Amino acid sequence: MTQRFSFTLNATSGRARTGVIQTPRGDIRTPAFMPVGTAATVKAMMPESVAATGADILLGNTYHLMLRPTAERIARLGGLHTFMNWDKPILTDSGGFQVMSLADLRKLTEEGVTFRSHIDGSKHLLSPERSMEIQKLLGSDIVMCFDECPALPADRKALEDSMRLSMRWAARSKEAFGDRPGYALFGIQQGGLEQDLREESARALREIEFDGYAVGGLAVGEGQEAMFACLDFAPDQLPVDKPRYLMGVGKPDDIVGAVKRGIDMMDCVLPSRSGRTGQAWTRRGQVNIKNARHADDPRPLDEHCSCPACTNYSRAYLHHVFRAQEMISGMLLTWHNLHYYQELMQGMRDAIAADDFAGFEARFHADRAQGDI
Ligand code: PRF
Ligand code: ZN
Repeated sequence: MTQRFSFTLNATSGRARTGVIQTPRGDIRTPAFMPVGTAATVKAMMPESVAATGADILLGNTYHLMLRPTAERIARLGGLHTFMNWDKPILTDSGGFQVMSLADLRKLTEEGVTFRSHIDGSKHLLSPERSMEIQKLLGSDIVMCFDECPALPADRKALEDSMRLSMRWAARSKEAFGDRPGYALFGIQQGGLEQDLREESARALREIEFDGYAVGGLAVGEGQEAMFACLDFAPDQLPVDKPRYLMGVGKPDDIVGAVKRGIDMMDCVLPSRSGRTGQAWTRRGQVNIKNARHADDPRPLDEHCSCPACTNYSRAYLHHVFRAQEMISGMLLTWHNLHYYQELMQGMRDAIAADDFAGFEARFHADRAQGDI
């Protein structure tokens, strides 16, 4: 019998939760951070290296893969896991959010979104039905509903109309997804920063019934304070016994604040993207390896970090290869950043299991307040 998709909550500390999502492709320990593998690769990393950082799951993108190399081609080649050599779970985003930020000549209707590819100008339609079809062709383990995410600030009427459209699309997504044991479909809550719109959205999603629930529509320009104010109520509007996923977040302090408020899963390009632009994240905050102060520094980025960049290389070397635009620069800094993010998640999981999330949070902020060495 196919193993079902399930979620077990093991402990809580305040509103923070730790547990395990069981899937046929393996367990996902929560709170979980999902590295982003947009184009069937986490840029600058071999998949086995991504696994070595402690990642249990990756995120892939419907939008990018449908355009290149196409979902049909990936399906013919055995699905996304085989294609990219990653055998653990994959969650795919549904495409609408990326269409709005990347595609040309977008046209939004009740049916879906038509747009032109940012790569070659070709014309495409994404709808709830087509997004479900693509995510099935990819072989995604966790499929996201097709939704619309308005940029903030937006006026209330626009937020309300957009949220209601997303809820109609959520019902169509569920219908098109059908019954697929071992695979999960997550709903996406919208409604901007408005508590009553978030509640209306949560109610609509709970009615349809999903395997997990995302908080969408945040980290779109509102700032951390406003995002946290929304997370003070939004996760509690979603079922307690299903995973809650905050989409596209964030910086380390955003992640700690989100977990504190009851979020179980997150994804962000930040650790991988900033690794390629010379930004490192450590327990003591952000380090810009481009800075001339590192040029003669024989010390590692973080003496307490066990990643390859910190074990085998000096700040001086990392500085040199960044300045010389050598490929190993992006490789080492991405590895370090993903390792740091996964250690952060493990630290939170351990602290929640010990019912000491408050202690963890205090140490997290105290370490950062010291600043870089
Ligand atoms: N919806 C979808 N993907 C997303 C978002 C959303 O609201 C966000 C918002 N931060 C990031 N990625 N489908
Ligand atoms: Zn390191």
